Amino acid sequence: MAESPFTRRDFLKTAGLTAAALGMPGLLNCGRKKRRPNILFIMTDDHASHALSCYGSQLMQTPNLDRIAQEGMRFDNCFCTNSICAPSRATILTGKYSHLNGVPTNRSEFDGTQPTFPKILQQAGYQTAMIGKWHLKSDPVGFDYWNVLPGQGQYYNPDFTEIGTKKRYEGYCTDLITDLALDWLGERDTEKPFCMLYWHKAPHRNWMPAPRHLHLFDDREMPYPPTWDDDYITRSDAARQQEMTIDHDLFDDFDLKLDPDRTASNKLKKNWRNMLARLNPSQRAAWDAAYDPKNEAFFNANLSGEALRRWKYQRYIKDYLRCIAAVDENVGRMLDYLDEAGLADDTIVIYTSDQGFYLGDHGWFDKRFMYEESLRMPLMMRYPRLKNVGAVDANIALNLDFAPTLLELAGVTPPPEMQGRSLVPLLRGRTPQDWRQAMYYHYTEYPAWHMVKKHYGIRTDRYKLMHFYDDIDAWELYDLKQDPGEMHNIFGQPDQAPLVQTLRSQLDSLQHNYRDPIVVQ
Ligand code: SGN
Ligand code: CA
Repeated sequence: MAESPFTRRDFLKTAGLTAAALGMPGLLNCGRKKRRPNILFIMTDDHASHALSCYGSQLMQTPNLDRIAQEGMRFDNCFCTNSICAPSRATILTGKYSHLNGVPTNRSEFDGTQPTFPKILQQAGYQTAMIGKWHLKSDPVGFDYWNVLPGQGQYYNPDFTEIGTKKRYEGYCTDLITDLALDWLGERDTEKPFCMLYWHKAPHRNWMPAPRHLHLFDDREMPYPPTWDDDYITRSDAARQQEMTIDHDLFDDFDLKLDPDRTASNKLKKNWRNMLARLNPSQRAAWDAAYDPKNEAFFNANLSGEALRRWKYQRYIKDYLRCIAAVDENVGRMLDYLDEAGLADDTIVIYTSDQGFYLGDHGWFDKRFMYEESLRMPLMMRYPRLKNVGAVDANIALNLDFAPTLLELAGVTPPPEMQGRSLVPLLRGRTPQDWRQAMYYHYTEYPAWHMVKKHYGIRTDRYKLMHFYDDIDAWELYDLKQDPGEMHNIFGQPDQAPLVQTLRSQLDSLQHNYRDPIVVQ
């Protein structure tokens, strides 16, 4: 990364101000007459909204991410249609459900010939770039520049594939993705608007923090979520038979960073040794100082039962949050750059995550289920020209909507095959009378990691009805007003029969309207 950011920023700032003073479009990028906004699309991997202080998290402060909400709009009910990485990304790019975009699971390969919002923007004269975690198997299409992590990517000294050429970079993933993004912004053609996807790997499993954050939160005991002791008693077997508990499913070495020589064999032990082998001597020294390579204290303590479960949670959640600390700092660098380059007013900044995540909620980590913590996505959008500073919207928004929204803001008509709906009226503070009152969800990656059974469902502002199918046939119903933690499945209670009937008929229409071919009763 050739150039010092300070030189580049200073230059852009001065040049931008000069151009503005002379009334020229120049480095301010689009002419006064036909101003098309730039798009900076920031996404993280597995960042639950309850780990963002602008959503009220008690776990940590995220001041830079919060800025996007404070200076724009926060969506409080944004949901994903299939809570897993590659499917959510494919939906975001295409504006279509998994059953139509060809990526129902992480195993599917994205067909890059279909229309996506970056491709359409590129055709409309935008300069486009994709930097960071892509995770769709096929090479990115529709980008003038791309530089992506292969597969899930590595936290330390990762490889990147830059337009087909693989190269290893020294440093920490979240910092490197930002360096690459800033480099591209500094070198882009300033005559055209840009659309950059700046997509982080963090805070995905196995939650390896940057060296500078290894001791963050050392002096705190993180609070336990209200549903920590969920016993799944009223639920279907799907909730009981998953493999994502803090208690049993975190690996001692790979996830909890205990000495691999002293932990039981597991399918990721080799990966973990390889990850450790990637660290350079100074990274290794920082790492060893933080985790005590032999973990004598841990092994001598002989923890068991609830004490052990709590120890695991603390270890997990602190590393997860430390990874977010690096995201927050780096998003701060990006926002500063937009300010200094005079781009902030003309740039839509969108922040989201491919899905939510369990932060010990229900005793779990990971996602996949249609329960709130993994269904919900953080979504904040800042575009000063919309004049919605500090606004909050509570309508149901979906990852399906991002593509049509960004196209509309760029002045391009979304193709009819896109199933989402533009959020632009909501961003302008106006709720269309016919805005959706319910959302449709469908998850199918089973059997697979974490063994969450196939299910689909409907969520309205108050109720959620889910059907688990395949090797099970079980329904769950929650009243989110009475039971926001979804601890009491009320399906099957006689007085709920009329409600179930109504929700089922709404669900049938959604499946029909979205053309989901599933016929499971
Ligand atoms: C990896 C993780 C899983 C995770 C999937 C999907 N295992 O397989 O815990 O559910 O990714 O995550 S890991 O031990 O290899 O990290 S996703 O965000 O890509 O969908
Ligand atoms: Ca993810």
